[in-house]
Amino acid sequence: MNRTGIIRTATITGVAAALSLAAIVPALAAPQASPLSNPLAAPAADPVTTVADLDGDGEIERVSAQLTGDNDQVISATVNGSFTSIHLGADSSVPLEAPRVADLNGDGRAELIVAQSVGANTTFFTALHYDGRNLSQVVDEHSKPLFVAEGGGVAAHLGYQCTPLNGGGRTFEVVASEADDVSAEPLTYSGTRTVYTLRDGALTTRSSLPITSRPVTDPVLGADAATCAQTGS
Ligand SMILES: [Ca+2]
Ligand SMILES: [Ca+2]
Repeated sequence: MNRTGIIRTATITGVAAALSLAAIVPALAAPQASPLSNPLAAPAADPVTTVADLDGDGEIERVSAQLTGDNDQVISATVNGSFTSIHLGADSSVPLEAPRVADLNGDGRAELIVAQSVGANTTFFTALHYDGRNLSQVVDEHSKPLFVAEGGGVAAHLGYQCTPLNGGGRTFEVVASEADDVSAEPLTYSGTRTVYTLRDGALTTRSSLPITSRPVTDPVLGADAATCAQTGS
Protein backbone atom coordinates (compact mmCIF):
# COMPACT_ATOMS: atom_id res chain seq x y z
CA MET A 1 0.00 0.00 0.00
CA ASN A 2 1.12 3.52 -0.56
CA ARG A 3 1.86 5.19 2.74
CA THR A 4 4.24 7.79 1.43
CA GLY A 5 1.75 10.48 2.43
CA ILE A 6 3.19 10.27 5.91
CA ILE A 7 6.47 11.70 4.72
CA ARG A 8 6.55 15.31 5.79
CA THR A 9 8.02 17.68 3.30
CA ALA A 10 7.64 20.96 5.13
CA THR A 11 10.86 22.86 5.35
CA ILE A 12 12.48 24.05 8.51
CA THR A 13 15.97 25.16 9.29
CA GLY A 14 18.72 22.60 9.44
CA VAL A 15 19.61 23.47 12.99
CA ALA A 16 16.09 22.84 14.24
CA ALA A 17 15.84 19.52 12.47
CA ALA A 18 19.18 18.34 13.79
CA LEU A 19 18.27 19.38 17.32
CA SER A 20 14.90 17.68 17.26
CA LEU A 21 16.43 14.53 15.88
CA ALA A 22 19.02 14.43 18.63
CA ALA A 23 16.46 15.16 21.31
CA ILE A 24 13.83 12.66 20.30
CA VAL A 25 15.96 9.60 19.68
CA PRO A 26 17.23 9.16 23.27
CA ALA A 27 13.72 9.71 24.59
CA LEU A 28 12.38 6.95 22.38
CA ALA A 29 15.19 4.65 23.35
CA ALA A 30 14.07 4.69 26.96
CA PRO A 31 12.06 1.69 28.16
CA GLN A 32 8.42 1.94 27.26
CA ALA A 33 6.00 2.92 29.95
CA SER A 34 3.77 0.20 31.29
CA PRO A 35 0.11 0.24 30.34
CA LEU A 36 -1.87 3.05 31.87
CA SER A 37 -2.79 2.41 35.46
CA ASN A 38 -5.96 4.41 35.01
CA PRO A 39 -7.53 3.63 31.65
CA LEU A 40 -10.51 5.84 32.48
CA ALA A 41 -8.30 8.91 32.39
CA ALA A 42 -8.28 9.15 28.59
CA PRO A 43 -11.20 8.80 26.23
CA ALA A 44 -10.96 5.63 24.17
CA ALA A 45 -10.11 6.37 20.55
CA ASP A 46 -11.35 4.20 17.75
CA PRO A 47 -8.77 1.63 16.67
CA VAL A 48 -7.14 1.81 13.25
CA THR A 49 -6.60 -1.44 11.42
CA THR A 50 -4.68 -3.06 8.63
CA VAL A 51 -4.10 -6.61 7.46
CA ALA A 52 -0.89 -8.59 7.32
CA ASP A 53 0.22 -12.19 7.06
CA LEU A 54 2.14 -12.29 10.30
CA ASP A 55 2.96 -16.00 10.29
CA GLY A 56 3.43 -16.40 6.54
CA ASP A 57 0.81 -19.10 6.10
CA GLY A 58 -0.96 -17.29 3.27
CA GLU A 59 -3.90 -16.22 5.45
CA ILE A 60 -4.07 -12.58 6.40
CA GLU A 61 -4.53 -11.41 9.95
CA ARG A 62 -6.23 -8.21 11.04
CA VAL A 63 -3.87 -5.93 12.92
CA SER A 64 -5.27 -3.22 15.13
CA ALA A 65 -3.70 -0.19 16.77
CA GLN A 66 -5.43 1.88 19.40
CA LEU A 67 -4.42 4.82 21.53
CA THR A 68 -4.78 3.79 25.13
CA GLY A 69 -3.59 6.94 26.83
CA ASP A 70 -1.10 9.73 26.62
CA ASN A 71 1.61 8.62 24.19
CA ASP A 72 0.68 4.97 24.54
CA GLN A 73 -0.79 2.63 21.96
CA VAL A 74 -1.56 -1.05 21.89
CA ILE A 75 -0.97 -3.11 18.75
CA SER A 76 -2.89 -6.37 18.61
CA ALA A 77 -3.65 -9.24 16.29
CA THR A 78 -5.17 -12.69 16.39
CA VAL A 79 -3.13 -15.36 14.64
CA ASN A 80 -4.63 -18.84 14.25
CA GLY A 81 -7.09 -18.00 17.00
CA SER A 82 -4.39 -16.86 19.39
CA PHE A 83 -4.50 -13.22 20.54
CA THR A 84 -1.33 -11.20 20.99
CA SER A 85 -0.79 -7.55 21.84
CA ILE A 86 1.99 -5.17 22.77
CA HIS A 87 2.08 -1.64 24.14
CA LEU A 88 4.31 0.88 22.39
CA GLY A 89 4.96 4.57 22.62
CA ALA A 90 2.71 6.73 20.49
CA ASP A 91 2.29 10.35 19.56
CA SER A 92 -1.15 11.17 20.88
CA SER A 93 -0.93 14.72 19.51
CA VAL A 94 -1.72 13.42 16.01
CA PRO A 95 -4.25 10.89 14.74
CA LEU A 96 -2.98 7.35 15.16
CA GLU A 97 -1.77 5.70 11.96
CA ALA A 98 -2.27 1.99 11.38
CA PRO A 99 1.03 0.12 11.33
CA ARG A 100 2.72 -0.21 7.96
CA VAL A 101 2.91 -3.79 6.81
CA ALA A 102 6.40 -4.76 5.70
CA ASP A 103 8.54 -7.81 5.20
CA LEU A 104 11.98 -6.63 6.15
CA ASN A 105 13.75 -9.92 5.42
CA GLY A 106 11.57 -11.30 2.65
CA ASP A 107 10.70 -14.50 4.50
CA GLY A 108 6.98 -14.13 3.81
CA ARG A 109 6.14 -13.24 7.42
CA ALA A 110 5.15 -9.64 7.94
CA GLU A 111 6.85 -7.17 10.18
CA LEU A 112 4.98 -4.06 11.29
CA ILE A 113 6.43 -0.55 11.10
CA VAL A 114 4.83 1.51 13.83
CA ALA A 115 5.03 5.31 14.13
CA GLN A 116 5.91 6.44 17.63
CA SER A 117 6.67 10.12 17.23
CA VAL A 118 5.49 12.49 14.52
CA GLY A 119 7.37 15.74 14.03
CA ALA A 120 6.84 18.57 11.58
CA ASN A 121 8.85 16.78 8.92
CA THR A 122 10.26 13.66 10.53
CA THR A 123 8.44 10.57 11.77
CA PHE A 124 10.08 8.04 14.07
CA PHE A 125 9.17 4.39 13.78
CA THR A 126 9.87 1.16 15.53
CA ALA A 127 9.29 -2.33 14.12
CA LEU A 128 7.42 -5.37 15.37
CA HIS A 129 7.99 -8.99 14.52
CA TYR A 130 5.73 -11.98 15.18
CA ASP A 131 7.69 -14.87 16.66
CA GLY A 132 5.00 -17.50 16.26
CA ARG A 133 3.30 -16.63 19.55
CA ASN A 134 3.79 -12.96 20.32
CA LEU A 135 4.46 -9.58 18.78
CA SER A 136 7.75 -8.13 19.95
CA GLN A 137 9.97 -5.24 18.96
CA VAL A 138 12.67 -5.84 16.36
CA VAL A 139 15.98 -5.31 18.11
CA ASP A 140 19.45 -4.32 16.99
CA GLU A 141 22.71 -6.07 17.76
CA HIS A 142 22.69 -4.54 21.23
CA SER A 143 19.20 -5.91 21.95
CA LYS A 144 17.82 -2.37 21.79
CA PRO A 145 14.55 -1.77 19.94
CA LEU A 146 15.02 -0.53 16.40
CA PHE A 147 14.17 3.11 15.79
CA VAL A 148 14.02 4.45 12.27
CA ALA A 149 13.46 8.04 11.23
CA GLU A 150 11.81 9.04 7.98
CA GLY A 151 11.63 12.44 6.35
CA GLY A 152 13.94 15.19 7.51
CA GLY A 153 12.79 18.06 5.31
CA VAL A 154 15.70 19.73 3.56
CA ALA A 155 18.01 19.56 6.57
CA ALA A 156 18.17 15.79 6.68
CA HIS A 157 17.41 12.81 4.48
CA LEU A 158 16.14 9.91 6.55
CA GLY A 159 14.37 6.70 5.73
CA TYR A 160 14.60 3.02 4.94
CA GLN A 161 14.47 0.67 2.00
CA CYS A 162 14.64 -3.04 1.26
CA THR A 163 16.81 -4.64 -1.42
CA PRO A 164 16.34 -8.18 -2.76
CA LEU A 165 19.23 -10.57 -2.11
CA ASN A 166 20.50 -12.99 -4.69
CA GLY A 167 19.11 -16.35 -3.72
CA GLY A 168 16.11 -14.94 -1.91
CA GLY A 169 15.33 -12.71 1.00
CA ARG A 170 16.00 -9.02 1.45
CA THR A 171 18.26 -6.65 3.23
CA PHE A 172 16.77 -3.84 5.30
CA GLU A 173 18.65 -0.58 4.84
CA VAL A 174 18.46 2.55 6.96
CA VAL A 175 19.53 5.92 5.58
CA ALA A 176 20.53 8.63 8.06
CA SER A 177 22.06 11.74 6.54
CA GLU A 178 22.17 15.48 7.00
CA ALA A 179 22.46 18.28 4.51
CA ASP A 180 26.01 19.53 4.08
CA ASP A 181 24.68 23.07 3.57
CA VAL A 182 20.95 23.76 3.61
CA SER A 183 21.45 26.84 1.42
CA ALA A 184 23.46 25.03 -1.21
CA GLU A 185 22.10 24.38 -4.67
CA PRO A 186 21.92 21.52 -5.34
CA LEU A 187 21.60 20.10 -1.84
CA THR A 188 23.98 17.33 -0.89
CA TYR A 189 23.83 14.99 2.08
CA SER A 190 26.35 13.13 4.20
CA GLY A 191 25.78 10.32 6.63
CA THR A 192 25.48 6.54 6.67
CA ARG A 193 23.50 3.83 4.96
CA THR A 194 23.36 0.81 7.25
CA VAL A 195 22.53 -2.53 5.66
CA TYR A 196 20.93 -5.10 7.95
CA THR A 197 19.67 -8.63 7.77
CA LEU A 198 16.82 -9.63 10.06
CA ARG A 199 16.50 -13.05 11.63
CA ASP A 200 14.24 -14.10 14.49
CA GLY A 201 13.43 -10.47 15.21
CA ALA A 202 17.06 -9.40 15.57
CA LEU A 203 19.05 -7.28 13.14
CA THR A 204 22.62 -7.96 12.12
CA THR A 205 24.67 -5.29 10.37
CA ARG A 206 26.04 -6.51 7.07
CA SER A 207 27.67 -3.26 6.09
CA SER A 208 27.74 0.41 6.86
CA LEU A 209 28.15 2.58 3.79
CA PRO A 210 29.42 6.11 4.23
CA ILE A 211 27.45 8.77 2.36
CA THR A 212 29.64 11.70 1.45
CA SER A 213 28.17 14.86 -0.08
CA ARG A 214 25.80 13.06 -2.40
CA PRO A 215 22.74 14.53 -4.17
CA VAL A 216 19.40 13.10 -3.06
CA THR A 217 19.09 11.34 -6.41
CA ASP A 218 22.10 9.14 -5.63
CA PRO A 219 21.07 5.50 -5.06
CA VAL A 220 23.05 5.44 -1.81
CA LEU A 221 20.40 7.84 -0.48
CA GLY A 222 17.51 5.73 -1.77
CA ALA A 223 14.82 5.35 0.88
CA ASP A 224 11.66 4.04 -0.75
CA ALA A 225 9.71 2.39 2.06
CA ALA A 226 7.41 0.70 -0.45
CA THR A 227 10.28 -1.64 -1.37
CA CYS A 228 9.77 -3.29 2.03
CA ALA A 229 6.12 -4.15 1.40
CA GLN A 230 4.98 -7.69 2.08
CA THR A 231 4.57 -9.32 -1.32
CA GLY A 232 1.08 -10.51 -2.04
CA SER A 233 -0.42 -8.19 0.57
CA1 LIG B 1 -1.32 -15.72 8.53
CA1 LIG C 1 9.60 -11.05 7.57
